[in-house]
Amino acid sequence: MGMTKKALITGVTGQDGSYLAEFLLAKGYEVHGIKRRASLFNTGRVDHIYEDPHVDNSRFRLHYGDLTDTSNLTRILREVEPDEVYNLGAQSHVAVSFEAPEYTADVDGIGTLRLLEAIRFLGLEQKTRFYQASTSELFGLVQEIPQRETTPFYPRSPYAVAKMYAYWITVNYRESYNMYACNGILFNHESPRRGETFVTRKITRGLCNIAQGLEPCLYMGNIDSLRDWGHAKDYVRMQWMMLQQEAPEDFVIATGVQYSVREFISWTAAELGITLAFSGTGVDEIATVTAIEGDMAPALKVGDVVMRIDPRYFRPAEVETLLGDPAKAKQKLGWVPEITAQEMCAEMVVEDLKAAKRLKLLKAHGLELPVSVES
Ligand code: NDP
Ligand code: GDR
Repeated sequence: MGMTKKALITGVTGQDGSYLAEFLLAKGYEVHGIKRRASLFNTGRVDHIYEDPHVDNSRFRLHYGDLTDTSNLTRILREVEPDEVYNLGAQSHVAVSFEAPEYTADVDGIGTLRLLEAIRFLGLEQKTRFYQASTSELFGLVQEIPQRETTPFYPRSPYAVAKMYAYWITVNYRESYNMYACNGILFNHESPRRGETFVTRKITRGLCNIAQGLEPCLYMGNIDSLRDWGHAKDYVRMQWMMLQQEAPEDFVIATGVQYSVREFISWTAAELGITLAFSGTGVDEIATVTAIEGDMAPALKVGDVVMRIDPRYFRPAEVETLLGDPAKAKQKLGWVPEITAQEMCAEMVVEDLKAAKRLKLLKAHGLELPVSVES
């Protein structure tokens, strides 16, 4: 067991953290994760891999902590002495960062510095390899199409500005202290575990609920927006690969294909056997059901309007288009995404439809559970 590698994941309860923990456990790692204290259970995404710490040889441990708490981070790092740190913890919602800019800067920007500095303070800088969850949001108002490692940054939200600090402080610690520290500049990646308020999951969950009669209509923001969507499972594999190289380097991780939010709505509908027609423009655009096949949408009929625009979801500054060039990752690491955006959408619909049917069944038996529609 002396050779067992140890990893510490911040944000282990999030989408990527849960897939990465599974991936590293399967590779034989001892995995430590930082979870936040919350008034409700918040470990739903990792409960299936949780191991009773009272059992010998348990390889998955959770520690209470927060990226805003230096002493806490230092204590956990001292206790674990990890070979690899994956800094995935963040206030990761771009729209929310306009509402909570200072908190976002503290967690996403300074939180990264706290971790790097704690590693250095403990003398772990030559042992511990560091992965920073950087983002395509750094490109913001894009300066080049497609975006690659050398494309200049132009962040367009408090989230992206905070992540830009985190990007550069990671580079700076690599250059100043010879640390193995690197940035994965990841484009949007989704899965059935995606948070319910990000656009893809909002659409799959919303349309499944509408198809089952649990919600009346989907209210969306800018559906012209273009994104390069991949699957989180493919992207966590690359996070690990980046820490296994001889020398640390930064990589863009993307599929190289982009689609609009409107297209994602149509794919989701198609997975449910529904054909939609979009009409109107701007805030008056709507999506109407024009045909239904099969029995996945019993609550709908031709002519129903299932999507409207709500300007509340427009952002003060928008990132209109993102398209990544993953050539470096392919060439240097042999990484290619295995799951297409359409396949991912289909997987998300299967899971959200199951959840909607469960809710409907409970309702039919008199158990009135609220369907949260806040997004
Ligand atoms: P999620 O929002 O699903 O997960 C974020 C995680 O960070 C959660 O575990 C959350 O805890 C935790 N967290 C939030 N605030 C704090 C804090 N103050 N201290 C410690 N932990 C905190 O994000 P994803 O899994 O999708 O993304 C992982 C990382 O990758 C993030 O840093 C994100 O910004 C970045 N990224 C994501 C991309 C994507 O498309 N998914 C693309 C590019 C970058 P809790 O569960 O308690 O809320
Ligand atoms: P993004 O993801 O901002 O790219 O950040 P999100 O899914 O929130 O938005 C993608 C695009 O869809 C448009 N949009 C809507 N978005 C949401 N959330 N809700 C809506 O109703 C809606 N309508 C239209 C948005 O305006 C946007 O253009 C994600 C996060 O995971 C970040 O943490 C990560 O860094 C980047 O991806 C890469």
